[in-house]
Amino acid sequence: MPRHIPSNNIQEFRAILHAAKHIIVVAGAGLSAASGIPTFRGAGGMWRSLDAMSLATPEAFAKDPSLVWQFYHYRREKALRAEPNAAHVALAKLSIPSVRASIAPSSKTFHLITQNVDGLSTRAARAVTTAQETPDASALLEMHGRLFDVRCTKCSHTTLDFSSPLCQALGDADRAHEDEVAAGKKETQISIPLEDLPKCSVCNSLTRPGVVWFGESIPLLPQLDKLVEQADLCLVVGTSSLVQPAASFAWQVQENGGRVAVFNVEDSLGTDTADFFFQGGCEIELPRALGMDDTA
Ligand code: BJW
Ligand code: ZN
Repeated sequence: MPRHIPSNNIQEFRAILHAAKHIIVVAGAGLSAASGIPTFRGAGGMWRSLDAMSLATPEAFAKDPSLVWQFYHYRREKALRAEPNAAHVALAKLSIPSVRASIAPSSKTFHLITQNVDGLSTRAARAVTTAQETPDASALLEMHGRLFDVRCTKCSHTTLDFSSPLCQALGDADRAHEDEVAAGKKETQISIPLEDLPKCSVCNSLTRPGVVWFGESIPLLPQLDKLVEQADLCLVVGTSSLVQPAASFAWQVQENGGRVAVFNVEDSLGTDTADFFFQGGCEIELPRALGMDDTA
């Protein structure tokens, strides 16, 4: 049997987009790469010389909350200083009903399911909001939580906190590490005492980042399952598709007779069976495929 080769034909893709009724986007770290946010599995790693995957677990936090909080402090600070890129903006525009009506006129629903916790899709939605055009707020689903949610480990009280730094000890540890690096010293781990880590304003217990770690359940999953079930077009943007359940969404859409378009700089899991593969930075390829750039 001849090998299936995904199409990169923009006109064919636009015909599918034109006819799609229920569109989902499954996004990953590559969506924010052009904003300067390191990916999880990219070259050079995400943070210092440590394996980000082994830090994103409840076990790692139980063993060393200081280390895990320093990892998330770094990522909070990075996200606070980053700006949404053209791919975030294109997707935010697609969640404006009047904009979508011209690009995907048959569409009844559109949802952006992001695995990213950096808040850049929310900021892009704010950036494209005008008096006449407002993105549909329910279109964005942050399935792995949010970097800026801070949740109590005891009473679950959660606050959305953009403080920089979140607490003094995290800021001090970061500066001490930077000084070490600047002095060319060997990297050491600074251990912050438990009492100096971020605390709950209600019960004073230790807090944790409001994200979904490996082995934890995804609170939005029942809602996501319904969206995946009804979708007839799935855009897979900047994800390695190695982490479940997000990795299965595109495959499920195809199983139900829907189409899949992958936007990635390189082959990722599932690219070979996709209907479309637009290879390159999604900050270029996504606006181009959607006809939102100058080449439209
Ligand atoms: C570009 C680009 C550019 C670069 N343009 N592209 C079924 C089978 C086996 C295991 C499981 C299973 N179901 C569940 C599990 C266990 C586990 C799992 O998936 N394990 C796998 C390793 C197999 N899943 C879970 O535990 C999930 N929970 C769950 O399912 O609950 C029920 C359950 C539990 C246990 C057992 C069974 C059921 C929870 C998963 C939570 C993942 N959490 C993290 C951390 C979140 C917080 C944080 O950010 O710190 O989520 S891990 C990390 O991976 C993070 C990411 O969101 C996620 C995905 O990574 P992503 O986004 O794909 O990033 P990269 O770096 O891998 O890829 C970037 C891509 O971009 C690359 O392809 C580049 O090429 C590309 N790129 N620049 C376009 N400019
Ligand atoms: Zn509490």
